[in-house]
Amino acid sequence: MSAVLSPVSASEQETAPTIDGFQLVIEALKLNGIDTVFGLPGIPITDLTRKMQAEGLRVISFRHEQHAGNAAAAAGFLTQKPGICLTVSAPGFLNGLTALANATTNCFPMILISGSSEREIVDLQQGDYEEMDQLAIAKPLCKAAYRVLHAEDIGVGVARAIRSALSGRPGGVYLDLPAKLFAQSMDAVKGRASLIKVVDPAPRQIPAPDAVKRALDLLRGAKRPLILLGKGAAYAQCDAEIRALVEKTGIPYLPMSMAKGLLPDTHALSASAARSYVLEQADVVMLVGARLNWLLSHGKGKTWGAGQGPKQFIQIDISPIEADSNVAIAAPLVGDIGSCVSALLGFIGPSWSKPPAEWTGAIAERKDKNLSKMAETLAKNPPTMNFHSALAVVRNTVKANPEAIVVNEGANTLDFTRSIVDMYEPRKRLDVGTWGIMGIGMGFAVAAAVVTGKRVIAIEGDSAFGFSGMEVETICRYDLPVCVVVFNNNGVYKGTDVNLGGGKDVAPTVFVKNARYDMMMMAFGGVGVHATTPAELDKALKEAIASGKPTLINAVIDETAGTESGRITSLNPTAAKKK
Ligand SMILES: Cc1ncc(C[n+]2csc(CCOP(=O)(O)OP(=O)(O)O)c2C)c(N)n1
Ligand SMILES: [Mg+2]
Repeated sequence: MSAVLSPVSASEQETAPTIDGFQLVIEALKLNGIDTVFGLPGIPITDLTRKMQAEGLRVISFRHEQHAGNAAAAAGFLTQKPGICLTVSAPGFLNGLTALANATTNCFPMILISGSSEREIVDLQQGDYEEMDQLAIAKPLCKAAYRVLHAEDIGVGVARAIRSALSGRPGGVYLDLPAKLFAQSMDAVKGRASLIKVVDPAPRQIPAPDAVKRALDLLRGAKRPLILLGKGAAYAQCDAEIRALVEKTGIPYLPMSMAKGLLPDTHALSASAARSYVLEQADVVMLVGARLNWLLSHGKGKTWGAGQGPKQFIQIDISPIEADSNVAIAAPLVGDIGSCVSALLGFIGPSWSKPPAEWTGAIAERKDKNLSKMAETLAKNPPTMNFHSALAVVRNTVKANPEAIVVNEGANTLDFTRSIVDMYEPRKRLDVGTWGIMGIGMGFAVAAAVVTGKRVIAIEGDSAFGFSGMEVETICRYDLPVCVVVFNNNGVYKGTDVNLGGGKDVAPTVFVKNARYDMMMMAFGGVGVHATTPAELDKALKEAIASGKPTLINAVIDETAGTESGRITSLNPTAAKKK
């Protein structure tokens, strides 16, 4: 005890242990439960990646930062912890930025940490190595952006980044760490004391009782109610409450793409197979973590039965400014989804009257008709494999392996997979999200495998796959249980376009015919399969699931089968001109 009280001698001061910026960053992350970092090394963060690994963090090293960023975003969505992407300065930072912006758009919590060059030189624009004012560039593209200049502020910087990513509506955060910071040293005791373990980073937000009452009154009076589940509802991890809300109210529901599986798609109250009918006819729609953006035709127009009587909305959202962004919201319910749904459930007892049979019966009738039509189409086995005959196989595979995570991108490949492949469990479907962005495939697949340990099946258009295809090496390097199925129709949308100029070049949407994507996986030691029939596809999928080996199945799809832009042809300017 007396030693602690005695003054520190000069020699003791010299030998007092110090801690540097590298170590403080690592300890700040670990203190906050971060165990995995997705990144790509280089100046000035190469040593940081090495030291992270030495300190027990899992460092997943990618071939391009965009995919590391997408992996971080998907990890954030799946775990409610911010996914971390680590990049070098300027070009590496910019490569990660698309993923950061996409994460923010999709409300996925992630932190892009980039090393940066000398502030003094950057600010005077004197031409440093990879000179760029990264903080200024990141700011408009993410939820928050911070820079740490002093080692003693690392704890605060990391804490602020975590809070910003997770609290309220989650999103992407940029954290700028200049090269000089890593080498800074300070007293180890003081340094460690400066770190912050963030307490309650995503505080619950309890809805106001009058807002709950307003929502319930509206729901009670509905003749044709509908619940719309968005990916916010999937992120919230209050699966039992959401299921109870649907089942206790008896209200039919529609899941948005990444909310599929919150309740099994085969649930009696799923209205997916009668989507157009319910959107058009519903009189009261309760949005749960879903925004009325373009994916829902902004809540108006023909899709929503314009002119067929009033439609009223209840909107559960954590952001108080989401309501009224497209149409009037009669009953906004602001709070975290778990708290809002629980508050509603408190008033929904045995005396709750379920929706009129006229409404549920009409939905069931349409569902049955559409589902049997779909079953007929899926049972066909055309001579050349097409989207339907291939997806009938994928559908059965997912049914038999409901815990597997499905990653999905493309145009036709996306649209058909979404509607044909039923999901049975929450957060098992990751896709192109709000932007309809291509390139998330391999990053999402790596993250899903790394953070869940489950099998991953990535259903990829051949164009979509190309954006992140090099990451099959990453999948092989970490020996991840990922099976990529490339729906190879020789191009973007289809492979039959012709050059309107009549020249030697193929059309802009057409690729090399009969490409062997399977050989890409084989180049790195994985399993490659060339499948031209549903039976071959089925066999390869079963083997991949059983073995867990990195696998790529080149599924040859009829090149005439797709439609321009999949289901969103109407958004093409040429189509708009014809209207
Ligand atoms: C980053 C990005 N670039 C371009 C696009 C435009 N785009 C939409 S779908 C698509 C590819 C569709 O082709 P494919 O993946 O082969 O699917 P298919 O329709 O052939 O099944 C492209 C390039 C996009 N959505 N995102
Ligand atoms: Mg294609």
